Amino acid sequence: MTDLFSPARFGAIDLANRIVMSSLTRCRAGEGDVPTPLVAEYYRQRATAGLILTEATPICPEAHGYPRTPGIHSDAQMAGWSRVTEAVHKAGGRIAMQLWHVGRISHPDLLPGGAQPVAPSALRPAGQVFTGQGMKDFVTPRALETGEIPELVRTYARAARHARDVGFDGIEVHAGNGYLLDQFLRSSTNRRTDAYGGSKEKRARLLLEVLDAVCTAIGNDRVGLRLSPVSTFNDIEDEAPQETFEYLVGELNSRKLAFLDLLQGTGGAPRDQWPPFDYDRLRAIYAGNLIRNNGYDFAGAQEAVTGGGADAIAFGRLLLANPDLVERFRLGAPLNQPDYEKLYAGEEKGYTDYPSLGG
Ligand code: 8OZ
Repeated sequence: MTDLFSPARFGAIDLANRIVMSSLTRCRAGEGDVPTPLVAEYYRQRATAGLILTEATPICPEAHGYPRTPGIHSDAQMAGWSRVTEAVHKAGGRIAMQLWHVGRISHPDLLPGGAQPVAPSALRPAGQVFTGQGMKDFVTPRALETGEIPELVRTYARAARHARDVGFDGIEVHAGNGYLLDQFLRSSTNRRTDAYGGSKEKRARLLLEVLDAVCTAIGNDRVGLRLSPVSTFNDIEDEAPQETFEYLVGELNSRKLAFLDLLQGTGGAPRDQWPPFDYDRLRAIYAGNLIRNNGYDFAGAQEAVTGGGADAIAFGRLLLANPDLVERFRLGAPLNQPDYEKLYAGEEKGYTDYPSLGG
């Protein structure tokens, strides 16, 4: 019987087990948003997971929205990431890079030349952004012109090639959590009247173009996708998420991606507060490998995989605090608790100093 510890093949990527490390923003990049040796050590420690998904990684200078998030657009960043992939591979792991553009979830203080953030439509998100000089209100973004979209799509493809060139086993396109591609997908943030807005088909168009471009760049069997149909993080929602995402997932089948990574629910909210959504319908429609994510414990994850509801389960908080989570699950050993104060700061504290079993 297939369970969490069974090996898997997701496209061209071999996983030793079905315990996936979820993408987690940690804000530990060095000068120039370069991943340091400490970042490599953090991922190396977690290499017994079947697949590591990196923290969200900006694809170009305009894609940044948080301080100290390591990019994949400069030579120095690429050199830093090659240390990461080398360390993970030496430890026997697999690692895919999550490609990210924040769109309107940014601020001129974080962008080259104090530029205005871009978005499908000029709609200001509610809330504030951490700029490095404290919290500031979000600004009204500039709506991307139709003529700018082909270059944006090429930027994703370039980032995918960069990731491949520095040794990643694959990439995951981040189209969730209220960032740029999700801003196009969901109706509350997309008021466009061109070919990229309006109907669900038009709202999904940019994402499908990006997927086609990255598949051409590095091969569909090394491409995954992150979706979060009902996450309200970053002030976003859809008027008909079930319809929007059933359509989108149906369109994915012909692309034969390595995996779909489905973030269920919203943020850190408990399950009983999640907006209603039928994830099993997406499982039924989607013909490929499905990773489900959010709030699973060992028993729930085992049940999902043995029952056929998922091909793998992604863990964020548990893998953050337990580098040897696979071994702890296998033994039924107690788990370390995450230090939430050190999520986005603290250098090695709350990052590379969580103990493994046996020290
Ligand atoms: C928390 C803080 C910063 C970024 C996401 C990339 O939600 C993120 C993120 C989460 O996908």
